[in-house]
Amino acid sequence: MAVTSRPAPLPSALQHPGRTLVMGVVNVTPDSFSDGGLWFEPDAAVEHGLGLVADGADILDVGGESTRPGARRVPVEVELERVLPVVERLVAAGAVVSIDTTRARVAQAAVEHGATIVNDVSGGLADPDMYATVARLGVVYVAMHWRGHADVMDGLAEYDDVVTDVRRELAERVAALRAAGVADEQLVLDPGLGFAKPGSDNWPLLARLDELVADGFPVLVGASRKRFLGHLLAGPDGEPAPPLERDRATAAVTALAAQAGAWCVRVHEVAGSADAVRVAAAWRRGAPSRRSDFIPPGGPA
Ligand code: PMM
Repeated sequence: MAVTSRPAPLPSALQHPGRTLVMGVVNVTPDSFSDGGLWFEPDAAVEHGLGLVADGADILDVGGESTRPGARRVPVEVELERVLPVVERLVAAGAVVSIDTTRARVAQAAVEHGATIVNDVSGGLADPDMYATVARLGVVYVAMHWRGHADVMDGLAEYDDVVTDVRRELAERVAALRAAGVADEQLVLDPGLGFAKPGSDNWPLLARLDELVADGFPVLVGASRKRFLGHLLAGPDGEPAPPLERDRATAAVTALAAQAGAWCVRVHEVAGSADAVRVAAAWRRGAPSRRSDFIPPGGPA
């Protein structure tokens, strides 16, 4: 498996990592499904983000709007107020920051505050201005597979073959992005685990991740703490394991996704996945770490 050198407009240290990258989640929301409210104050969010960097996160993904199933939208001003101070301070502290938003206005403002990646769970479908904004900004753009906002997505999960359908719909996004002037080098694709996908639809997407990787774009996988892992880990009473008890399974997904060629994994608990991507890289090479795989004590330099 080759870890691609794309996307291009990333800091050079992240361009040839020799392993899958780890993106740590910084949700500045009161209501995200696994950590809503925990890092809602800017100080707490910044401290949390820097802790994730110390744990081995290569990128921090800052989001100000929950996408948990059933979530209601927040006004754009509220989203801006939540994310901009956190983005600015994390960038000032030396972190590579991604903005998790479906809004062009938030993407633009976050990039003006130093974010270098736009992570759009709607793949551009939620905001008609997103593609032109990303083309103009020239930043890395994560286009996730999406069929509708959180309040309706559970009703939009009809697939003939979920892998074929997701790949086709992502290819349509790529065509639209190209038409809007976004360069291929800017693009990362994401199968959108859990988004308009009930539990059983997520496993084929992971089992056949290599097919999405073979489409030629860097692939991001966001399995962290999601419902389908909770169901997998259900106890004898059938109750899904709660979100905070899904981190070991998340790290297992990370190892396997890395082996399948994922460019990046998006996770809440970073340390386990940071280990997992290094194991996968050493396994693949049949040799222990290169220097770039090594986290010095106390965190990355
Ligand atoms: N999942 C969530 C939010 N943002 N972004 C990408 N690219 N891929 C994902 O799978 C994804 C995402 C939902 O999880 P959260 O509420 O824990 O942030």
